[in-house]
Amino acid sequence: MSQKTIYVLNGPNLNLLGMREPEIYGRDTLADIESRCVALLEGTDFGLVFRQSNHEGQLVDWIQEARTEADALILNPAAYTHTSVALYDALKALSIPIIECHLSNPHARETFRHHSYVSLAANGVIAGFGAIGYELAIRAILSQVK
Ligand code: CA2
Repeated sequence: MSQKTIYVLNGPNLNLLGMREPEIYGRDTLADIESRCVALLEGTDFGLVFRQSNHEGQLVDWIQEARTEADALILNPAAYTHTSVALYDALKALSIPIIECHLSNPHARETFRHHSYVSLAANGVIAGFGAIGYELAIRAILSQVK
């Protein structure tokens, strides 16, 4: 069994998770979510790279890195979901499974959150289940990437 790698990339303000707006985003911190993802992958042949940035260019660099270093990508682009052609272009260059993951359900919120550039490049979208969405995304990858 060769080791495979799942990249989990998180966009702007998600470093504040658990500290503000728990009614929308829940009480788990990003570190809590990372721990649960690590626990889920224990005993599998998948390793985890889990990162967060507030900077669009940094996220583009990491997506480009995922082209050669990752076997699957889970991405919560946060507000860049709704604005970033740069993230979309970077994602289009990947040939690995891409899952877009949101804590809240953007379609049940303001209309400016209803459009996602990232969805155009994603194989699937998980939204509205809070922190558990990241675990669901990992389960989807485990069932599809052999
Ligand atoms: O529901 C999601 O996961 C979002 O990607 C979160 C983004 C939002 O812009 C998207 O429409 C949906 C916002 C992330 C902000 O995170 C915070 C966490 C705690 C406190 C304040 C902001």
